[in-house]
Amino acid sequence: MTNALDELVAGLSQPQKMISPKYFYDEAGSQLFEQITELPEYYLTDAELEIMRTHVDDMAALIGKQASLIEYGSGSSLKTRILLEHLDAIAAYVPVDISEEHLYASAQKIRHEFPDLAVHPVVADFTTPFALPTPAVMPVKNVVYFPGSTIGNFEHDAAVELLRVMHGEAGKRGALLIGVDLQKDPAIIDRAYNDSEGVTAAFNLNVLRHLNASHSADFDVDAFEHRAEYDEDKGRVVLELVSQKDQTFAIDATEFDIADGETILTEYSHKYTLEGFARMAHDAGFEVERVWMDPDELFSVQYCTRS
Ligand code: SAH
Ligand code: AVI
Repeated sequence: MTNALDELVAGLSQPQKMISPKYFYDEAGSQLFEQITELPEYYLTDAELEIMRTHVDDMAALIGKQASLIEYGSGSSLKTRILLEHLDAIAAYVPVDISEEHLYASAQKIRHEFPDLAVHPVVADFTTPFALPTPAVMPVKNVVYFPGSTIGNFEHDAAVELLRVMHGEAGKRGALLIGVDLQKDPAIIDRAYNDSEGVTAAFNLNVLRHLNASHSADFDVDAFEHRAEYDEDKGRVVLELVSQKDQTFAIDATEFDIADGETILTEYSHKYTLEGFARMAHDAGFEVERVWMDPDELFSVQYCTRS
C-alpha cells in the first residue's frame, strides 16, 4: 500500500498535476464543506434532504428491521438523521470518514440525539481496505448508505471498484442506498461550484493549507486561484487550482515546478443520467430497485440490491 506522501508525489508528477479530493478534508475542510451545503447555489443538499424527508417511509420499508447502517463519507451525518428517526430497531450505525476530528464530534452528537443507538465510528480511507466493527446485535442485513453524490468524485473505473467493495459489504441480503446527482442545465451546476461568497474557492484552496500543515508541503496558497468548469460532454465538473505565476513548491523532499496558468486538478464531480448510473451499478453487481427524485429532478436517491 502506498503512503500519502508517495501518492501525493505520484499525482503531482503526472503531466496533469493532481491531488486526490480526499485531501480536502482536514477539520477546516470539513467545516468548509458544511458551509457549502448551506449555500443557496449548492442545490445538491437541499434536493437530497427533500427527497429523504418525502420518501423516508418507503426507504424504511425496503430496509426493514434490525439493519446495520454503514455510511461512507458520513461528514456531519446530516441526511442520516432522517433515516435514523424512521428505521426500525437499528442493529448499529457505522459512520466511516477520513476526517477524524469531525467524525468523532459528529458521532458524539448522534449518540446524544439517539441514546439507544449503537454508534461505531470508523476513521478510514474507504478507497483502501479497512475493517468494520462487529455489532453486538446481529444485523438482519447490512445497508451501505452513501449520500451526497460523493460517488461522483470518482472516475468511472474507481467508482465501479468502490461500488464493488460496497457490494461485498452489503452481503447477500443487503443493499446500497446512494445519493446520485443528475445531469441538468449547465448554468445550475456552474453556479453550485462558483458560489458568490467564494466558499467553494476557499474549500478548494484549503487542500494546499492542509498539505502544508500536515504533509510537509510548502505551497504559496495566495499564488493559486480556484477554477470550476462543467464539461457537458463528459458530464462532470472539473475543479482545479490555477497557478498565478511560475513557481516551485515541494512535498517533503520532492520539488515541483509549475508554470503561470498551469493547473493542479483537485476534483471531478460527475453528474449522471439515470441510465448511466444504472449501468455503472450493474457493472459492480447491483440492480437499481428504486429511484426517488425531487420535483425538479435535480438529484436522486437510489436503492440498489445485489443482482
Ligand atoms: N455525506 C455527507 C458529506 C459529503 S462530503 C453529505 O452528504 O453531506 C464527503 C465526505 O466524505 C467528507 O466528510 C469526507 O471527509 C469524506 N471522504 C472523502 N473521501 C474519503 C475517503 N477516501 N475515505 C473516507 N472518507 C472520505
Ligand atoms: C463531496 N462531494 C460530493 C462534493 C461535490 O459536489 O462533488 C464536493 C464539493 N466540491 C466542491 N463543492 C463541493
